[in-house]
Amino acid sequence: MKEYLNLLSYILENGRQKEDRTNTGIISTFGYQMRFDLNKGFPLVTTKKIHLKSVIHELLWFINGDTNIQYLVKNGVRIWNDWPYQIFKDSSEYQGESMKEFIDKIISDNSFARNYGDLGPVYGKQWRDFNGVDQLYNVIDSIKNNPNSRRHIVTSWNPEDIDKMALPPCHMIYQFYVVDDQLSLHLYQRSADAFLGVPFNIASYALLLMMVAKITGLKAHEFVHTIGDAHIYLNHVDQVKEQISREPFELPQMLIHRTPSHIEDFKYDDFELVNYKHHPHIKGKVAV
Ligand code: THF
Repeated sequence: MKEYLNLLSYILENGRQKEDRTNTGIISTFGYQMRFDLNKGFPLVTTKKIHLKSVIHELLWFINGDTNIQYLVKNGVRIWNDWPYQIFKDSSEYQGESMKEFIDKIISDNSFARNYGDLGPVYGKQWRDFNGVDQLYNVIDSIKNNPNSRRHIVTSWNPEDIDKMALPPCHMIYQFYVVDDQLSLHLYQRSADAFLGVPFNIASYALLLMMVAKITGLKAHEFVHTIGDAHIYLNHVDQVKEQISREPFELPQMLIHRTPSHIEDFKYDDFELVNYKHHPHIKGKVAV
């Protein structure tokens, strides 16, 4: 994963300090591209431990068209909690509940979860029902039936819906590409939190590519990752420098044990990561 460390170094060396929406402050650059050949292993960052379980459940959640954090928290995934909690804190129902109390209530109380666990029409909604269009179904169909098409596109950037989302999509559009029996995926991400988010984003789209390759009977080839605003939050700079000082390990392999006929039928247990050698986890706070 030299590619990832190169991104971090590039931002530190070339970035400009900027204010941002979250008032944390960032070092930011504009326009960056990485390429990952999946034949060389599964691109999971090795210079700190990545919680892959969160990545897999989040991806299954997108694929199932779900936008409510109840599924995630029931499966021990915390990465989306801060946004609904913030909305709840700003509401009239808030009576000083802690994050833990909030999440316990999301798990146990379905009507509370409906009111306060939903992020609005974010990724899952747009992938499966963009103004009535099931983009994911259509793109799999077009990869199978018209592989040479240059229109294998899924977009989450639905301008009409942006105001209803807890957070407008960061990874906003992706395209598939077929040559011979090889399938590639190119993601455009408008904004990328290089320390916390990018390792998740790379793993997530690499896995999506592998899943769609399975479903369409093709071989997963390259994941191409293009970023608009690539930034490091100021409160992540020490962690990033620590990470750059570490030597990456060989990449692990991702095994997918079953090929269902529909993409939404993949289950958590179908995936097995093997030979993941990694350095210790490094904590960082997420900017909300
Ligand atoms: N907002 C910000 N500021 N950064 C992001 O990376 C980000 N996302 C999603 C939406 N908004 C974002 C949410 N994804 C973590 C990882 C991914 C996230 C949000 C948070 C995180 O805190 N990771 C920790 C803990 C892992 C865990 O608990 O499983 C880590 O150490 O990796 C990026 O698209």
